[in-house]
Formats: sequence, structure tokens, C-alpha cells
Amino acid sequence: MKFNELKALFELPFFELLKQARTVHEANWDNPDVQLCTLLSIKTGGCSEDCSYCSQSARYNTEVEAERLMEKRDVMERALAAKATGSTRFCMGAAWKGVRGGTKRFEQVVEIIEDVAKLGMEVCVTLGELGPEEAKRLKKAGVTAYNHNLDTSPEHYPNIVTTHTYEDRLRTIRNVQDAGMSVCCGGILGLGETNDDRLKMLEVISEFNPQPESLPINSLMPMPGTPLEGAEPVDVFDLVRMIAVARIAVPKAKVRLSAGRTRMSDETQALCFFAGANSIFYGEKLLTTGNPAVEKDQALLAKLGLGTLAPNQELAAPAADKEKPLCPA
Ligand code: SAM
Ligand code: DTB
Ligand code: SF4
Repeated sequence: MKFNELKALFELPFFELLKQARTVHEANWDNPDVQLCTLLSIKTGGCSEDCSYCSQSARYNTEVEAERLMEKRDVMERALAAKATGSTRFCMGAAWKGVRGGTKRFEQVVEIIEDVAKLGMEVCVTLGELGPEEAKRLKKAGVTAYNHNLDTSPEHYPNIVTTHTYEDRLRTIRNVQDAGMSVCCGGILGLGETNDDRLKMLEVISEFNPQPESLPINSLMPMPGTPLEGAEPVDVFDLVRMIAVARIAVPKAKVRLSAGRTRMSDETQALCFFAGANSIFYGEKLLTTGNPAVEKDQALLAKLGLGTLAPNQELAAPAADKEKPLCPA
């Protein structure tokens, strides 16, 4: 969808926008179930990149200490625990600029993925930049979806990150699509961007061919020691509007209400679900920072009468439109 169309939606009266988003949601989803995804940071901190929101960049003096890649048995323990709490997607993150085939770290990660994939949950990884060969290996190892966020608009991106470019991010997304993995791609609200920046990001994401399978909307968790530690919180109505527009623009994606829920009321989250969010991170920790307790989320879902989505490990990447280029890269 083009920017002008997205902007026209965003500027609708609030209830009219919610009504349209709800109609699109109901036409594309059989039920209002929410997907529960558990995150685990398998390699924390010490990252070479300078993303100004991130506690894991080695360039900032944050509370996060650099750690080595976790052992496979420890990852398995956490994956089994996630499954036991009802999570159906396990997402492993690594604080790397990217990964290269043939390196010890890549081979270790592939082995971890192969074992986690046997547990019956969807497997998602986010390891930074990937080349075409690395993407094929990850697909073969059992990855369902690869998370690689664009985070903000092309225009605002250089204000947030200088050590890699928007084009680098788009190239990785294309490699993921070419390898037949589903793409999980979204952004962060609260990086000092305008609503137009948010919609420009959504324009790029909604023009992917095929559209992403999941679309995380993070609200910045301000991390002490990072350049964005003092950023203003996101306006609740802007967040709900953004979710509604994302639901309309990418109707079949799981729109994930991602980082930032610890600072949201139950009522705000309920509005987000009504507007089309149908996935959350579930479990007390995101990568380095907090997330609502499992019991709190279970109580909220029960109060709203929302069920949870079953895993689909066979999930194939959605088909591409052959007439269109794969992505704007
Ligand atoms: N290093 C890899 C990369 O950058 O693609 C993977 C890990 S990185 C931490 C994954 C995503 O987490 C980022 O793209 C960003 O969207 C999100 N993220 C990181 N720090 C955040 C924060 N403080 N608040 C909200 N989202 C954050
Ligand atoms: C995504 O969009 N959000 C997640 C996941 N994909 C990898 C990460 C959120 C990180 C929040 C900050 C932290 O825990 O350090
Ligand atoms: Fe590194 Fe990813 Fe954090 Fe950027 S967002 S500093 S690439 S871990």
C-alpha cells in the first residue's frame, strides 16, 4: 500500500479506523486467537553495531554485559520450558551484525536450530545480516521465520544507526525470501520519528512481495546508557492507529504487539487486540529487558475471552506475485 493511502487511513476518525481494521481482521482470520511467542537471547551484548535504542551495542555503556553463545543444552531447556507454558513459537536472538557460513558460531547455531525444530513449535531466529547461502542453510535446519526489522522509515534510519544501511537490511530480507523462509519484519515506535516516518516504514513493509508473515510493532523500551534512554513514550492512540493501519495494509500477517507491554495498561492492550494485533511475546523476559509475567498475560487473555493460536511448523512462505519485484531492495 502506498504512503498516501496509509496516511488517509491513519487520519480517519479513531472509531472509523478501528471499524475498518476489525472488518479486515474478521475477513482474514477465522477467529481472534493470539499467537504466543517466547524470546530467548542466545548471544547477548558486545554487538559491533550502533543502533541507538539497543542495550546490546558495545558502543554504549549499558547494564548489559557481553556473553558467549549459549550452550545447546541450555537453549533446549529454555525451549522446553517455553513449550510447557503454552508458547507455540520460539524466537532466538543474537547480538551480531550478521552471520557467515563456515564459521564456528554459524555451525553451532545451525545445530541448535535443528534440535529446537524437533519440539513442535514454530522456530524463529534473528541473527542479523544473512547472505543467500546462510539463508538456505537456516531454512534447511528448520527455521520457520526469520526476524529482521526495518525499525523506522528509510529517511529516519541514518539518525538511528550508522554502521549499516537500510539497503543492507532489505538485502537480507530478500535473501530470506529467496530461501523460502517466512519473513518477520516490523519496527519500533518512539525513536523520535514522526507518524509519517512510521507510515513510510509500513509502506516499504507492505510492498514486500510476498508480504511478511509477521509484523512486530515494538514500543521503545528506553535502555539506560543508550542515546535514546530519555526518549518520549509513544502516544497510546498513535500506537493503536498504527496497529489498525498495519492490519489493513498487511491483512494476513500476524501483527505482533511486541516490546513495551510492561508500560501498557490492560485497556491499552485490549484496544490493540481489537485493532488487529494477534500475537505477543510471552514470558517474563524479552531479550535483555522485562515483559509481563505469564500469569498476568494468561489472566488478560482470559478476561478478554481470547484463545491462543496453534503452531504451524509447515508454514511455507506466502507465494510471491510474479509480476512484481521481490522487495524494494
Ligand atoms: N542483531 C540482530 C538485528 O539487529 O537484527 C537481532 C537482534 S535485535 C536486538 C532485534 C530487534 O529488537 C531490533 O531490530 C529492534 O527492532 C528490537 N529492539 C532492540 N532493542 C529494543 C528496545 N530497546 N526497544 C524496543 N525494541 C528493541
Ligand atoms: C522484535 O521485533 N522484538 C523483539 C524480537 N523482535 C527479537 C526484541 C525486543 C527487544 C526489546 C529490548 C530488549 O529486550 O533488549
Ligand atoms: Fe546489534 Fe541488533 Fe542491537 Fe543493532 S539491534 S546493536 S545489530 S543487537
